[in-house]
Amino acid sequence: MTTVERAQGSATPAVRGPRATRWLLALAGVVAAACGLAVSEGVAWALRSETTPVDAVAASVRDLTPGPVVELALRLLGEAGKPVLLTGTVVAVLLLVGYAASWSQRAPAVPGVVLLVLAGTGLAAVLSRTAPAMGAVLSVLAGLATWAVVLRVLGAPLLSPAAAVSESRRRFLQRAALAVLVSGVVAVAGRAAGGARRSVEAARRLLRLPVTPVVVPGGASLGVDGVAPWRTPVDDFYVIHTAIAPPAIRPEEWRLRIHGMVERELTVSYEDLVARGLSETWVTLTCVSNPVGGDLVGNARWSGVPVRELLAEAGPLPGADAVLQTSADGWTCGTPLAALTDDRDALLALAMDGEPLPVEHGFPVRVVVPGLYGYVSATKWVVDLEVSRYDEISAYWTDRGWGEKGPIKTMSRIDVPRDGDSVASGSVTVAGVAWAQHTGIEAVEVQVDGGPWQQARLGRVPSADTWVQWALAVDVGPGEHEVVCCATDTSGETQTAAVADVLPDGATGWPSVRFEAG
Ligand SMILES: Nc1nc2c(c(=O)[nH]1)N[C@H]1C(S)=C(S)[C@@H](COP(=O)(O)O)O[C@H]1N2
Ligand SMILES: [Mo]
Repeated sequence: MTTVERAQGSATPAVRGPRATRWLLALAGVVAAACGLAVSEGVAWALRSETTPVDAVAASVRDLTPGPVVELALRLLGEAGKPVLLTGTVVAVLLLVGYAASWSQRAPAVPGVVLLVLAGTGLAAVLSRTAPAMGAVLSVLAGLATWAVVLRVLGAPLLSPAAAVSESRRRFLQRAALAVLVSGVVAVAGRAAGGARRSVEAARRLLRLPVTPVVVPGGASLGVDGVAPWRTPVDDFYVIHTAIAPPAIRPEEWRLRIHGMVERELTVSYEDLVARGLSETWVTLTCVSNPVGGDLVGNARWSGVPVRELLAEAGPLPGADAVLQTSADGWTCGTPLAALTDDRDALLALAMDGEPLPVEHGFPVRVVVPGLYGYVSATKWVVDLEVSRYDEISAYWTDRGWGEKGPIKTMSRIDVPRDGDSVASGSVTVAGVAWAQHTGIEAVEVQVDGGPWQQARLGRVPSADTWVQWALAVDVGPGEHEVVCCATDTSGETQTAAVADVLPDGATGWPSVRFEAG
């Protein structure tokens, strides 16, 4: 088309028939549906969801189809059955959204309702096939958002009465091409990321590390029902990170560089670490975002190489007081140099509870520092340690208003009874956990209905670096009761009653629970 023609086109807009607009709107719906499906599949792959929305819906269709029909289909289609089912699912979605979009002008609510119903179907399908997993839910939401945005962006020029036909069509095509391109890239990138993760998982499974079997120290567990187990099962261990999908790093590719204010720069490989021999120690990790009574805390046995040994070889220069840690995904944190060089077991950990670190927990190597909240110390997928000075570094969370030093605050938690429980009156066991990593818990006291403070029994722990279980049987009559608890650490410091929010450097206050005795 020449410039003259285009100028004429916009000067005297041709009137587009409602039928033509309807077809174009339907096409917009088909394109939006394709983009949404591509994005949701890409997100599901990247986040390694056990299933993708399309797979899950296809599988649900198969399961809901009467047996004889499935058998007949299998006989007729054989090996082609699965691709036919998947293609059928995709085509059905494209047609449905296309048809719904064709109503955009006359009944604008129709496309929205259809998108929500389809997304709801996808969500129900993925949730019925996987344990509720973030990846599955996010993939459906990403698909829904893509549908809505693409449909809107493509539909707008068609629905705008002012635009000339040729102009609006050109814009429609440009936008459609862009949407398809972007969604295609998301799908391909997601697939690639998921593939890398799968191969790293395979490498992880084949690894054999020189670690001893995990044995929970005798006396650590008080055996009270409902109290968090002293050793947190790996699958229940809290996971916190900023990475959308965890980095996929093969052990043989991993390197750690130690540099900055040091006499000698050092680079170590995974093999180097294994060859040094692994120390093993129980450490309870805690997140600064854990509210009073919260469960962003977990205890595991870590195997690794003490950071102080590597730092001693590098030789920190006088004046250095901090180490800037960086992960493979670019997350950073600043850690007091002293906490990494003193005699505590700050580790470059390779194993958690006797197995190579799970990818979510930092495979192949992470840092674990007893006594410091995770955000200033526990770098997962760590690749770089720069010895430096606090006045010269800045790090991810401290840039966002969180405290520079993050020592863990002495804390206790009541696990039983739970808030709102009803129990039989008489003797009631109140129990929970308490922690003051690297200082150690000296005592936990319990107060019932504002009465006298009573000493709880404590579990026996191997070091000051883990949490402690506590329990106490109290006598209560029928009615409403409130219990409060409070820990004292071995430095003589008693957990403060002052209520503070998690920001900037960790919550404080006494936990309390109300329950009913009958
Ligand atoms: N690379 C990286 N490491 C990280 C984080 C992160 O966002 N990225 N979060 C930190 C925070 S805030 C905490 S509390 C711990 C949590 O460790 P976990 O997920 O193994 O429990 O990891 C720390 N290490
Ligand atoms: Mo954290």
